Amino acid sequence: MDKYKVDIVDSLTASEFKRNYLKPGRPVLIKGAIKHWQATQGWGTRYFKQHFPDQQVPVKRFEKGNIIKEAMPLGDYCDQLDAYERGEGEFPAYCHDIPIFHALPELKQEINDFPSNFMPIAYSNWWKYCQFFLGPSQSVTPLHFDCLLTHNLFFQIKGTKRFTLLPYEDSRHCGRYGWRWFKLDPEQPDLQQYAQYDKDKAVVVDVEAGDILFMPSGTLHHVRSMDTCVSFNIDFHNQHSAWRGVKALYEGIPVTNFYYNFLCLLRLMKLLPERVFFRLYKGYLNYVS
Ligand SMILES: O=C(O)CCC(=O)C(=O)O
Ligand SMILES: [Fe+2]
Repeated sequence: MDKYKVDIVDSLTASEFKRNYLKPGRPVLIKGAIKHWQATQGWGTRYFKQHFPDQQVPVKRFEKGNIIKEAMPLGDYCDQLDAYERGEGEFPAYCHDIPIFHALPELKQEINDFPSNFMPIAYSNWWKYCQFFLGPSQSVTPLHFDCLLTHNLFFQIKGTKRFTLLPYEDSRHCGRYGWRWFKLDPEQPDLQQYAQYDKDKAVVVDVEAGDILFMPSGTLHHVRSMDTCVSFNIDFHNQHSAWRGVKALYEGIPVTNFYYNFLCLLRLMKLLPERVFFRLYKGYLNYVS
C-alpha cells in the first residue's frame, strides 16, 4: 500500500479533484485557493464585533471526554478572544460547528466563487450545509472522525490550524470511545498505552488562511489552532460515502446518524427532492454527534 500522505497543490480543477482525491479517498491541501475571498480578507473579531455583536452563538469546551456547552452574544465572545490574545482573561471556549449561513445569510456574499462543483449536484445550495468555527489560539479539537462518515472540505479563513491526520484503518489502535472519539493524543502519544499505534503514519499539515483542506470520509483528525482562527467546513456525501454511512449500522453508528445517512443516500439517488430532504436533514446541523 502507498504511504499515507497529504498532497499539497496550488490549484485543482473539479474533475482532477474527483478523479485523484474524492474517488480514491485521498486527502489534499489546496494552497491559497480562497486567498482572494472577501471573507479571507475581512473576517475576524473586529469584523464580527462591528457587524453582528448581538448574534447569539453557542460555544463549547472539550473537557476530559465531555463537551460542555453555553451560549453568548458574538460581540462578547470576540471581546473574550481579543483579551485572551493580549494575555488578559481566561482561556475562552470554542465557537464550534455552527450553521453560520442560516444565522447570518449576508455572509454568503463574501464567499466568492465557492467551488460547489467539487461536490455532487445535491449540494448546489452548499451554504445550507456549512458549519462555522471561531476560536482562540491553542484551541484543540481532539482526535475524531466526522460523525456521519462524510467527506469534509475545510475552508481556512483566518489564522493557521495544525491538523494531524490518520487513516481510518488506524482507528482500532487509538483508544476509541463512543462512536467517533479517540483518547490518543497524536501530538504526545502514550506509546505504552497505545502500543499498536504507528506514530510515523500520522501526517501533520498546517492549513493557513486562504487554504482548503480535503479530508475523505472517515479520516481521523486532531486540530490545533495556532492563532485566533476563523474557518468553516462542509460535510458532504457522495453515493459511496453515504452507503458506507448506512452500512455503519453494523459498526455501532448511532441510529440518529444512520437516519441522516439514509436521507443523504436517498437524496443522492434523486429519490427525495431537496425541499423535503432538507426539512428532514436540518436537525443534523445542530446535532453533530
Ligand atoms: O477546526 C477544528 O477545530 C475542528 C474541525 C473539524 O473537526 C472538522 O471540520 O470536522
Ligand atoms: Fe471533524
